[in-house]
Amino acid sequence: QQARIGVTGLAVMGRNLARNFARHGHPVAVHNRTAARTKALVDEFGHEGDFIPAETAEEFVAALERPRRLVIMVKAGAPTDAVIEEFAPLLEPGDMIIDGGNAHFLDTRRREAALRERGLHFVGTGISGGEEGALHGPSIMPGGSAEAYQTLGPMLEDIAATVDGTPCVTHVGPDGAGHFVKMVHNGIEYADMQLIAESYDLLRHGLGLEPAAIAEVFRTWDSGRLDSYLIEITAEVLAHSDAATGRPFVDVVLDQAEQKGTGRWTVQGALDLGVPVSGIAEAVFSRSLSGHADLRAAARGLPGPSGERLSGADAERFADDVEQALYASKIVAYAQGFHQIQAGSAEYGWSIDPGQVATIWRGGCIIRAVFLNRITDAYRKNPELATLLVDDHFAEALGAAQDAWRRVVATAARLGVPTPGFATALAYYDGLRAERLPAALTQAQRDFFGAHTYRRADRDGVFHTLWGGDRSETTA
Ligand code: NBP
Repeated sequence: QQARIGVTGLAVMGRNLARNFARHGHPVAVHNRTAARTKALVDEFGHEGDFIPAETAEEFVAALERPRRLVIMVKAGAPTDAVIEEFAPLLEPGDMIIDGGNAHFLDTRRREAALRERGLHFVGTGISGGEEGALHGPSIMPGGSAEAYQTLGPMLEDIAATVDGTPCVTHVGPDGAGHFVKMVHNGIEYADMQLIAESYDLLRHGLGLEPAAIAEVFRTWDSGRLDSYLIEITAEVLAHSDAATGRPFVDVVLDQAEQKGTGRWTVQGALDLGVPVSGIAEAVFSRSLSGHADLRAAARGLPGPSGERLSGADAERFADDVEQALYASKIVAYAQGFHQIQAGSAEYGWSIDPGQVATIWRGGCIIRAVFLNRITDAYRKNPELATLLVDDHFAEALGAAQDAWRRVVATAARLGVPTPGFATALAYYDGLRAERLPAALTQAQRDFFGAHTYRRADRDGVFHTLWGGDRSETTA
């Protein structure tokens, strides 16, 4: 018997992905550098479907039906290149290598071009949902050629999460488009998590609520428009007590958030594209600030406001205000992420359909949320939407939230609770809305010290003022 697909790299992700294929009736060849992992998988889960274990690369390739579909689930970076180099010489034109790791999209572009030269399809594929998602249905973001997707797509649709009968997978676009979209997904995930963390912090310090009480607030939110996986797990974490001390679990975890790098990649990529993803950037910077223990220790004694709490009417409406600020800031973070997707799509010629991206993020992945239906609707109504902020639904929600949003940011500043995510989202909103920006002054300064020229609002052309001379205006 031949395998319909093969998975090499059987750590948590690869193992569960292989099981997912097998559970859906696809005979799957399995291989790992260290053969013990292959054996362990078959010993433990062999009853779940048809697994064809292979010890060597040659055996693995021989086990696959043609055109061969070979999924790589190894550590991103050099290990992925090593594995590609190991297998590519054994493959034939028309075969497919699917990289399901968290590769940088520029690496994927490079690999795709090199393998295309050799007649092979390389399908860089973003997979979100972690270990559980890989087993029960992830959100899958494949790039690569449309031709490869034709034969691969139906198998991916089988193993992906589904929402309202629609599988959470689509051919995102050519070469690195899938990994690019997965990267932005992770960036948005960072922003979403940061906004939730700020909401918690505000409720804790503004109202003096204990984590268990805040868990209840999040549970309420989870049954409304904020209904999402991240809000749901937030409530669970906040309600959890540490077994050893009996204290709220969140109070015993060291307050330093780590990162593996996809959020940073998103921001680096956005800087290159000139796209202001300030919400994602603040989320990345907040994690990095949290990790600077030395700086934090040095600064701990700096003066702040006297530890007052909210009272009276301010306190009464505060939880609702925070919900509104969270929703509004979330709209901004997603609008920024989708802007980056559209800018990347234009830069690399990918023709990504943003509505489809929102659709496949509705299930399986970490940012899955009811909210994404709204984004799908927005792009269905208007595929040319300049920014999500101006979609009817979102514009109305932002308008309704703005008073509360401003109160929350102002209150946070007054109480000395850091809310970079909320604050930057509001600044972005006000920045885009503004009739005139002080960028005019910035550009005038640039002309003053560097003769960088300026354009005028009242007529065409490029100008320079002779700042060091008689200050007359010249045409550049
Ligand atoms: P890891 O990222 O921990 O990688 C371990 C696997 O890579 C093992 O199978 C290991 O083989 C193999 N490997 C390494 Br390391 N170097 C190799 C080499 N030079 N040649 C061949 N194989 C090599 O596994 P993971 O956490 O399952 O993640 C797999 C991929 O999926 C990664 O790219 C990750 O970023 C991505 N991803 C992970 C998650 C998640 O939630 N964990 C979610 C989404 C995507 P060995 O057994 O012989 O050491």
